Amino acid sequence: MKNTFQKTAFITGATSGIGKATATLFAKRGYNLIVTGRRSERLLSIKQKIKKKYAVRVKALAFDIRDKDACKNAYMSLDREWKKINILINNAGLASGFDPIHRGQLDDWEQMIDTNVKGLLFITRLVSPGMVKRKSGHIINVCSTAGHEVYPRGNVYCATKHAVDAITKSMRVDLYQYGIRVGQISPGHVEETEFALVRFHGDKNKSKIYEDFVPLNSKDVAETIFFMATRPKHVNIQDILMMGTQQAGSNHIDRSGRN
Ligand code: NDP
Ligand code: 8X3
Repeated sequence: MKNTFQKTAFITGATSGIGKATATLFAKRGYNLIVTGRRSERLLSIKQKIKKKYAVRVKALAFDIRDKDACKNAYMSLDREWKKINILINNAGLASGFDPIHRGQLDDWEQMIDTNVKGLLFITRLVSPGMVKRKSGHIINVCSTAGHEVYPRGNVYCATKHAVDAITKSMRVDLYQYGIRVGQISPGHVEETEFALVRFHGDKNKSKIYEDFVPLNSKDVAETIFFMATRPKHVNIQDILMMGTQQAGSNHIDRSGRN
């Protein structure tokens, strides 16, 4: 393996969707990767595929991001070189359930809050001190259009993404003095992900929400994250709000067909 440690990207939630597409693109462009997710077999298979195709180093850490001890153990398992993380992409997250507030399931709410908000915070708390010490680093949080507006039945998912928006801004005001860039990406609907399947608890029929319009796909988002990550040092993109052409907002989608 001739690749030496140059740049390392830590990407949470890389077993599918946006995280997997982002990991693949960063590897293609020569970044070493730390990839995470709960599904260890899938994570290992992604690691093997990436290593076979691209001359980069890949570390796979399988753990549940809701568990703060598991986050800590995973991070502490990295040696000194691996801990020099240049880019942290806080991507792991989900929507669970699609109920109006008066019928919401408390388990769904807890899962979203624990993953999208607390998980993101746990990982940031572990990785950011090294960035502060080195006075360099870049953190990109995966927010959503749901972090900017709400829609019927979106309630708690939208609240978690509004929290991500606030956390991104707060992280930036705490970290910019150390030369650390903090930004977020806020996509609308994205296919080639398991997002809808997870939201509808594995119900394949209900998860067919992209059949009558063309949303973004996971590679569109990965390329935009890569663009954010590769601007010159003096440029920090704070947020990119992006949607498919047939989507004008959370509540405005042209569902007249896949044009
Ligand atoms: P996917 O379901 O395809 O990917 C979600 C990823 O998050 C998986 O790798 C999953 O891994 C990981 N994850 C979920 N829960 C946990 C957990 N408890 N511990 C560790 N990892 C976890 O969906 P997307 O790619 O669409 O989602 C990625 C991000 O993009 C999310 O933050 C989502 O909110 C956001 N987003 C998605 C949009 C969309 O329309 N798809 C639009 C805007 C934002 P595993 O299951 O193996 O643990
Ligand atoms: C995912 C997009 O519109 O389902 O964040 O909230 S949406």
